[in-house]
Amino acid sequence: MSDEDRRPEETPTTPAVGFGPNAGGAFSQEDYHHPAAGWGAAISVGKVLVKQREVLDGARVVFDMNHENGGYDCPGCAWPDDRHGLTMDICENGIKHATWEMTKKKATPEFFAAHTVSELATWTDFALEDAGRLTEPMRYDAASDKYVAVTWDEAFALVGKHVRGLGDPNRAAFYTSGRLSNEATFLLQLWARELGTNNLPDCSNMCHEASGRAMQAAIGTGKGTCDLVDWQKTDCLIVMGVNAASNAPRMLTSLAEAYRRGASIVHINPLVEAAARRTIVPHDILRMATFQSTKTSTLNIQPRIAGDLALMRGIAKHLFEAVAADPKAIDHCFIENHTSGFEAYRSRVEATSWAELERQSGVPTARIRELGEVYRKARAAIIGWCLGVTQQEHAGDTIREIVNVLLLRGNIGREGAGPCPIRGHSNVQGNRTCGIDHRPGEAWLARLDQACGITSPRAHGLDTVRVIPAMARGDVKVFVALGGNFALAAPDPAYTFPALRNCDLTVQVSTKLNRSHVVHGRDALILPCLGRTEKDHGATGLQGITVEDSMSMVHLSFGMKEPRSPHLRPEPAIIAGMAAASLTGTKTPWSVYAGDYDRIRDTMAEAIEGFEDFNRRVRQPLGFRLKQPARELVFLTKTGRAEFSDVPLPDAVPAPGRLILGTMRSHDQWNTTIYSDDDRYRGVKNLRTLVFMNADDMRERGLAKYDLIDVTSFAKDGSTRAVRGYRALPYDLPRGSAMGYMPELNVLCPIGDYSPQSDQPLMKHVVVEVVPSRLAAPRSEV
Ligand SMILES: Nc1nc2c(c(=O)[nH]1)N[C@H]1C(S)=C(S)[C@@H](COP(=O)(O)OP(=O)(O)OC[C@H]3O[C@@H](n4cnc5c(=O)[nH]c(N)nc54)[C@H](O)[C@@H]3O)O[C@H]1N2
Ligand SMILES: Nc1nc2c(c(=O)[nH]1)N[C@H]1C(S)=C(S)[C@@H](COP(=O)(O)OP(=O)(O)OC[C@H]3O[C@@H](n4cnc5c(=O)[nH]c(N)nc54)[C@H](O)[C@@H]3O)O[C@H]1N2
Ligand SMILES: [Mo]
Repeated sequence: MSDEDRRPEETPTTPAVGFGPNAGGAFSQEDYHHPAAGWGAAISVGKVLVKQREVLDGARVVFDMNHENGGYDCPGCAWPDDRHGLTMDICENGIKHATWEMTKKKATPEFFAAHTVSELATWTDFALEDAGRLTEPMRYDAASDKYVAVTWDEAFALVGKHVRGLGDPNRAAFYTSGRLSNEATFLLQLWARELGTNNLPDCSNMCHEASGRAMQAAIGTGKGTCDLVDWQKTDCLIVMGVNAASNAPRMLTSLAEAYRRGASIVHINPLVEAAARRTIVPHDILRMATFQSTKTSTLNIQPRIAGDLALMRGIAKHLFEAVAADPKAIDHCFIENHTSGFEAYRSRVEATSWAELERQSGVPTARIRELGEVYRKARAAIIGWCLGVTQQEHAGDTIREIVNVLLLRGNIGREGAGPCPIRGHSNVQGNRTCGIDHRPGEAWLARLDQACGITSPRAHGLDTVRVIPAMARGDVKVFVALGGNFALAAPDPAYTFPALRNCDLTVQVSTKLNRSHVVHGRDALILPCLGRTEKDHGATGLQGITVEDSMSMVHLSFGMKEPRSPHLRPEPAIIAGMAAASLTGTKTPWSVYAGDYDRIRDTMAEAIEGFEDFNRRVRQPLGFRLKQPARELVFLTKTGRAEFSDVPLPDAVPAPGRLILGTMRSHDQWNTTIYSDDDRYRGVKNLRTLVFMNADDMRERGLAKYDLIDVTSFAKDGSTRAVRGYRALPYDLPRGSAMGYMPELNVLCPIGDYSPQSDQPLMKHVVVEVVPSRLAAPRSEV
């Protein structure tokens, strides 16, 4: 990493600072005792709207979000919309996220004229984004070390020149962040494949790749089988490894409803997060006014980090033992008719001792049995999970074990039951459906080729963890990113930053300035696009885009504000412009696609299974649901049955003296976008450079609350990385486990450490040692 990058661990004489606003001054942490959402959220929204000077528009946005017949899809997360009746299905973080895009601040050419890129690189990530919305296409000028305005045609021509000069199409790579619409996604993968490469790394490679692969192997589809109605009908919800109150806040509505109905709600998380306590559902006006909260949990289980597989196996073991007294504890009829591999799994579970399950999960046997009983008694159960499960070395095996447990009681293919990955970005699932896949199947490619008259490459392409070394080696020369903040989201900036700088051209299609614009290739473009809240005036009138939520519902989304700048272009038009300039002899009607999304959808209807009659079906009031064979008990696996997996228990216990560190989001952050240095539900004020630790682990290291610590991570290849001057905070979590914030702690995530099961970086499984800091800074700030 070069000196101009401001990285906190490299300021060795003072405590580390985070990537947020860093207002300075006192910081603190006290446990939060208020219900999730409710008035705390309402007050926070008010503050955000005032800050962005968006009180009036912001209020309008709230009413147009997630509405039946018009309005736009909330860019906040992939949780499905409950759009029946009069409910206003919104949340604090969705509003913050939408208004963040609508800010009146602008990063104009005059702004770029006033700052060199070397200077901008010293700004915090918060300050970069706070410059406001990007307004015109900009090109990096090495002579002045500044970004200067260019026309769209000049920008496209530059992309065309670089791409045509590559010789081998595999020297280009195309990154997507999961917010891209289905239409833009389809055009992007078409561009890549017509060019001749499957180099399509995406944020999903760091997010839910493990879920897709494990479920594909187990039930023949990479998607969950549940929808919101299942959530409303189930009598047991098991929610694993998610901080729902912050990251999927509309789930609180379902949890509160489930509680009132008398359903069991189990949270499995090393931390007892806010959603595992009580909530006041924000649109529940009466309860807001009267401060009535509803419980959102009936049982909290705190495994050690990566203890989930052992815990799931414990449920299975309990069921096998319970059969003696309750023959229906296991659904033999379902197993007989629909599954394969049961006997091997049963032997595996029976051979695993309770002592080992207890040691590996970090949960006492009696507690595991209690969980097993809750599950046994449930008529229908859903198991949902997010990053706490997926960003692990053995995530694939763990998700297979989740499915095993569901299969044991026939909890799939019926109402109120099933596996339910909780996706992150609002259209990350749609991106995969519409072709963002570096390992596409033959059937998919054949159909695409037929519909589009191209010959797609068959060789697999590069994913996130492989594209970075390819850039470092000079094998990938052109890196085009559709949204996101690759530099900051990816692991190991000390390796990733120079890799990006080694490209001949980096292109970032973005709404706001971020780290990925100041860590750039020799040539670099920033191409400003419309946000989802903005009107898209296409050739044939106002255009709508489509997205697919976490539960396979596809629906239209229309922006409702005028674009922040007249120079902005919509993503499909930007992709079409770059593609047309860089493909020789293309027969694809790029300029038609650029302004008329019905034409893109016509082609998608031919190219993608399940999208038949796309234009008509997506105009139905609630859109349409993509068919999900596993939901109908059709398992597209090798045996035509749901597959039990059978794997040995991995070792999740850290070596003596070491801890397993997970990196996560605060409440006031959206991935790499950090709104403030607070983390309301964990009671943190004004501090991001912290590590939550078990009190005994702190004592063992001679640490008191707020003491400065140095944290060293140990990679599989023996290399080490460190941060210095963080703060230790005692927190209710199991011994041996620790948690801190991404993206600051990405410096500890080694580039080579990814799961062989999913190729996901181990962002929730960093092996670390924590020692009192070498910095002897006074603790006077506290
Ligand atoms: N407001 C807001 N919303 C968001 C995002 C955002 O940044 N801000 N990001 C979006 C994206 S892209 C995603 S993928 C999702 C992420 O949503 P989350 O998965 O909630 O993301 P994290 O903050 O990383 O939190 C992971 C949770 O996993 C727990 N955990 C850590 N290790 C383990 C473990 O070994 N086992 C178990 N059972 N739990 C563990 C942590 O305690 C934490 O509660 O949210 C999406 N929605
Ligand atoms: N250590 C660690 N690292 C992680 C994670 C972790 O838990 N721990 N989580 C991982 C996960 S789950 C994910 S999904 C990735 C996220 O990785 P990314 O998706 O790459 O990152 P984001 O922060 O979501 O991207 C934010 C940027 O997107 C741009 N943007 C916003 N809206 C739009 C739009 O409408 N169009 C376009 N073109 N651009 C837009 C803005 O410029 C903004 O700065 O990070 C991963 N990194
Ligand atoms: Mo994600």
